[in-house]
Amino acid sequence: MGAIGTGPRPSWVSYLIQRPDGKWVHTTLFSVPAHATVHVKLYQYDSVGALRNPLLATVTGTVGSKVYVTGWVDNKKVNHAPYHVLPADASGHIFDVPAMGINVPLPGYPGSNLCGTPAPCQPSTKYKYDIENFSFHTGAPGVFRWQCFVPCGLSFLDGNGGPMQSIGYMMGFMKVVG
Ligand SMILES: [Cu+2]
Repeated sequence: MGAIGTGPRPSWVSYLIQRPDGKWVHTTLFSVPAHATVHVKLYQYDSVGALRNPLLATVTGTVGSKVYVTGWVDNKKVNHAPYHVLPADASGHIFDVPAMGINVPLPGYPGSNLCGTPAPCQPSTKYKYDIENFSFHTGAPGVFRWQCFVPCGLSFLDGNGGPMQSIGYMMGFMKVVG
């Protein structure tokens, strides 16, 4: 989300995580099983922001090194061609787990979709986001830092403060549980 809309920092850009019971939670802490294939379905509502390093525009660490995208064109649901590299100025955010070699640049939606509160957006705004699907393999148990690398902390120095360095917003930890 371009802005979480609630809590002590309502204007901050943020991830949310959907629990198995369907409820969305404002957190960036989650667990996945060890020695497993994890399927990720990621809803991207935010606009583009240029990368500082074009290397990060390449998908790494996912099954097939690809990401599969569903989006909307003229209010019709469209499955786009899977991508391995995005243009360096086309990422909205990144899902990156450095210690696992996972880097997934996420296409920005043209025109940020803040769509009111509370996050995430409600079905009435369903034509203003993309869905990225990808999978990755986990290994042994451990705790892994993950974060976004698009400097998306608006109004902070070089876009790298605030939400970029705060658990619950643009960085967090993935626990691999054995
Ligand atoms: Cu970001």
